[in-house]
Parts: sequence; C-alpha cells; structure tokens
Amino acid sequence: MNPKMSIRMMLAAAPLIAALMLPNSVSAHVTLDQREAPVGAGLRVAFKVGHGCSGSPTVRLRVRIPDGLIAVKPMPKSGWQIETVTAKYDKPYGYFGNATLTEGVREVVWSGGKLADDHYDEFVISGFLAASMTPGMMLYLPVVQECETGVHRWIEIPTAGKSADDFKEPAPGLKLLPRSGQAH
Ligand SMILES: [Cu+2]
Repeated sequence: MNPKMSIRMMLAAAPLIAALMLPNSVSAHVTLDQREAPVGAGLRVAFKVGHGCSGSPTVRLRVRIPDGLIAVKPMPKSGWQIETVTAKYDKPYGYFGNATLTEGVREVVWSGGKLADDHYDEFVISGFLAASMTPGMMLYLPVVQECETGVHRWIEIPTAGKSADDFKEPAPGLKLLPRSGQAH
C-alpha cells in the first residue's frame, strides 16, 4: 500500500469522519453514568472518563461540587489518591431526619494514577441532592481533567435553550427530578 495515498485518503475522509463522530461526542467526554436523579434523595454518580488529552494519559481529575449536592463522599479508587476540599455551603441544607448541614465537601481530586487514552475508567462519589432544589433544573458538576500533557476543562455550563452538544467542553450534568414518594 502506498503510504502517501493512504494519508491523502484519510485527509479526504476527515470531514466525513468528523461528521459521523459528532452524535457520539458527548459519550466520549467526561460524562455522568446517569442523566437524571430525584431531589431529596441520596445520589451515587460515576464520572466516566472516555479519553485523555489528545492521546496523553489522564493523571488527575478534579470535580467541583455544586450548591445543593451535599454530604459528598468520594469512593476510594485503587491506584489513585483522594483529596477533598471542605467548605461552607451557600446556605444550610436539610439532611436526613432533622439534621441541617452547613458545610461539606466542595471539591474532590483524584490523582497519582494513570489512565491511558485508549482505556476507560469511572470515578465515583456519593452524596445527597437537597430537597430544596428545583425539579426540572439541570445540575452541573464541572470537572478539570489533567493529563501528562494537556488539560480538558469540562466546565462549560449550557445557558437556557442550549445543550451540552453546543459546547466543546461541556460540564457533565444531570436533570433534577421531583422528590420520590418515600424518604429513607
Ligand atoms: Cu470527548
């Protein structure tokens, strides 16, 4: 096979390949393993890391915890160290029973590991979606993905009328659902 020829063919096909890949672009970013979750309930969510930074392996993942997602705990992950940043919430939130929480984890960082670009992995947190949040709204969890070389800042938050597909590096998010019948 003539290598010059194959490169020319690849270049010619590139726009077509890009167009074909577009519908799947969301699944290739850092995304969540669920699209929606009820308020006033516990939440367990995984950040799905679909690729590195232009081929470079992921070595650090930083997640910002949004207002209303309280009592967050990261799940330990073999081969990775966890750091958390604790700070005051924007306001007090009701928790189970009569408890009120005024501070908690606002940022989670996994580091020290190495996730190759051609491998896939998930990073998990658990927490509680405050009952005072508005069902129907989107809740975004901005993520900074640092690689050996390069960085992806998944921090773009779609404004009304736009969706994650309209952005190059959208923050992963989930839609808030009405509180389910029974608290537990
Ligand atoms: Cu992507």
